Amino acid sequence: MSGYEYLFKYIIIGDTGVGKSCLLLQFTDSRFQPIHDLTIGVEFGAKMITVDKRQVKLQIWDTAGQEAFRSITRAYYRGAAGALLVYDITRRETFEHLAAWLTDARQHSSTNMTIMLIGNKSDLKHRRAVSTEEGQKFADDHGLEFMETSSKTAENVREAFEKSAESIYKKIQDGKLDLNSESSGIKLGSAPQVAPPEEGGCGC
Ligand SMILES: Nc1nc2c(ncn2[C@@H]2O[C@H](COP(=O)(O)OP(=O)(O)OP(=O)(O)O)[C@@H](O)[C@H]2O)c(=O)[nH]1
Ligand SMILES: [Mg+2]
Repeated sequence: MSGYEYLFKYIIIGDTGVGKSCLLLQFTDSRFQPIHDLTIGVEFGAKMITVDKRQVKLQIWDTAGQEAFRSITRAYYRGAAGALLVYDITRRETFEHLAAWLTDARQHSSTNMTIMLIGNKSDLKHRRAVSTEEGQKFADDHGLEFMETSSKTAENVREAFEKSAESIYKKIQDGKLDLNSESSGIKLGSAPQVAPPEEGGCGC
């Protein structure tokens, strides 16, 4: 039985080619896809994590970064509790587009969406075009959390999802999210399922 106590809906956004789909694949399947498999519209992934000893299911929408799909992406903001806003540390223009992404996200999401800024491809240090300090400063200036990740080596990938889930969980504890509203991006699941001991088994 894979019961969960909470379900958090996530959206992954950012320019084409920054590694959104790879980030999701590394998180859900622990695999890396070296070829750019352009996302058309929206793809979907899910994974169970533990937050404060509770089972939390993350339901993740991986959107297409290409401009042509922007209106489809906008339809997925509402109803997301968390967003990963991704840029590529080796392509400066993907960093320069962050402000526009953020405007879009804030305009189309519910008010209290938790946004984490992700500087992806941290394994490509020799090709770095955006410093860690610049990423951190953008995050600080806009009230975002920040992490650099690599979908290739898996560095910080699980941590990025977990850290933002912890922030969402804290907002729930602090009464800052309206769980009754569909647009909060959060669902309450069934209580944790404790399996009965097997007949005759000692459980050892
Ligand atoms: N070295 C390195 N390459 C990466 C990393 N993440 C993604 N890539 C590569 O970058 C390319 C694009 O990755 P995708 O995940 O398909 O990019 P995307 O953001 O989903 O792009 P769209 O679906 O078009 O929006 C692929 O060739 C990946 O192999 C990373 O952390 N390190
Ligand atoms: Mg993609």
